[in-house]
Amino acid sequence: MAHHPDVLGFFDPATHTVSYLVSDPATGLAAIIDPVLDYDAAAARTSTRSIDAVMQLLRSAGLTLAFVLETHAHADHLTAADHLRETEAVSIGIGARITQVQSVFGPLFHARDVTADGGVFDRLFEDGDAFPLGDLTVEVIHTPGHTPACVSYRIGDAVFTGDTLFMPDYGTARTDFPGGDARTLYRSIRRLLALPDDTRLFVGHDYLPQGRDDYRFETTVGAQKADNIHISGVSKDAFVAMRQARDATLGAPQLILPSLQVNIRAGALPPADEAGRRYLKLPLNAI
Ligand SMILES: N[C@@H](CCC(=O)N[C@@H](CS)C(=O)NCC(=O)O)C(=O)O
Ligand SMILES: [Fe+2]
Repeated sequence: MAHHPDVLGFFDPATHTVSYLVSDPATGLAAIIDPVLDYDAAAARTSTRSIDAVMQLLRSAGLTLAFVLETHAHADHLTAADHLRETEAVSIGIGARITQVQSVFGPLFHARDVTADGGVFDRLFEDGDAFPLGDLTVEVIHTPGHTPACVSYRIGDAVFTGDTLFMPDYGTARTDFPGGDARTLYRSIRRLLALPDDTRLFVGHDYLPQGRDDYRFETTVGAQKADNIHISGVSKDAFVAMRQARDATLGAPQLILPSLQVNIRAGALPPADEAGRRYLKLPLNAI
């Protein structure tokens, strides 16, 4: 079944993020999509508890980690990508438009070490790029809208949407981050929904909608087309009006400032000062 990867989702209750371990049953080669680095904001302390659990499972299943794949520069949690590169010597891939995100947030954080060329990542993906994961093929679909650099990864019959789609009863992601755009998100979603109905979709977050008390993160193209509360039977203009009205009510994600300054560095912490200490910055009245 070279077209049916094994997929395990790991839900982080602190940020409502889902990380995925996806593997080729034939060769045992694996990728981790959107790994989380735990962050205690009060103590400014990072921890690898969540990613350690993913790695433990990977090892006990006898899998070999080949890639870390980011769907975008997350604004709500820190990525464990750099930690995995340091400990497992794997390469990190992200959408090529990450340069646009770096060019906005590098200056905001006055991050002199951040060059807006994506060079801190190992692979910069363009729409349509494809590469092997064992006997499987990973196809990159540029799905901008939530951010300009968002990509979805299609691996066999599974697509990892990041924040391009959420569960049908929650709808879609916000489009008010720099370079985000509701019209563009609608177009990206329509592209994903043109895939076969039985395509498995794995979403990047689950925020419990009213009336549901169990976290879910797997759905299908058919289910999204039939039931997504923001998309099903909704015209582009109606979607844009709904999305913009809703975005205007949303506050900044709790971890947006710690997250972005780390995530534009592929998860590396800012450089240490002469005393060997690392600091995050909190630009005042800036976002
Ligand atoms: N309350 C969450 C919100 C995080 C957030 O804004 N998430 C983005 C994705 S990165 C989103 O699209 N949220 C949709 C929504 O809040 O309706 C936090 O503070 O972390
Ligand atoms: Fe996001």
